[in-house]
Amino acid sequence: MEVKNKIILALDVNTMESAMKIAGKVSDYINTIKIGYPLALAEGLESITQIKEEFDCNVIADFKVADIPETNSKIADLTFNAGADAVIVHGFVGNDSVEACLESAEDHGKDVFLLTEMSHPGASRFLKGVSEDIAAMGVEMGIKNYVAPATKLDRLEKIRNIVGNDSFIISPGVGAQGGDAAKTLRFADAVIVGRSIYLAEDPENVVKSIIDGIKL
Ligand code: O7M
Repeated sequence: MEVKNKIILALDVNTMESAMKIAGKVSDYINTIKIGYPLALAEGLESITQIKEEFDCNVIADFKVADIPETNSKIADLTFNAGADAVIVHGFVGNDSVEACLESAEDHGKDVFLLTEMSHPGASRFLKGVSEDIAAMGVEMGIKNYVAPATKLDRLEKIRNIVGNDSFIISPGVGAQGGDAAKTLRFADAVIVGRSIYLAEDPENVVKSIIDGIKL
């Protein structure tokens, strides 16, 4: 996926009106938007379709899909039919559940991002112990797109070493969660940024300063 300025906007707002307004303010600099449960549950899967139509951007659906294969297939099919270019899938559920999403992605000509480790402190208890194995499973399955945390650069580096330099890693946790974009991009291909942008008085200015910080 070609991510302009290496920044993905996490559009975790509750109304289409707010989503359109924020995306409109940064659309000169950002071509990839992540839509997750807040917007999709508030406004429906139609939110994916509308954002894609309005901004002609990449849409990554962050549904952290984590069910049995049969249910995963249905979730992925619905997501891709709504226009998403990619869906984010949990790895801890195992290869058959992930494979179901890969098959759906292949049928629709879309992508899967495999979530390895997470950015919040609580992830250390369960996910940290298995995240390297999840990444290794992704490699075995031929997956090329991954999610790994910007808040734990040592973990991000480990995941990068496992998935290799020809894989594409997107990394959440920059800004509000304390991660730094430039440092994260030493190991990741793009950063995911939400609150620092959508809660800002001047979202365009925040995006510009992230871009400047990356170039330093
Ligand atoms: O910049 P923020 O903290 O407001 O938003 C970060 C976004 O990334 C938000 O949409 C989270 O749901 C998501 N995210 C994490 O913050 N941590 C993770 O470990 C994983 C994700 C994510 O995108 O998962 C796919």
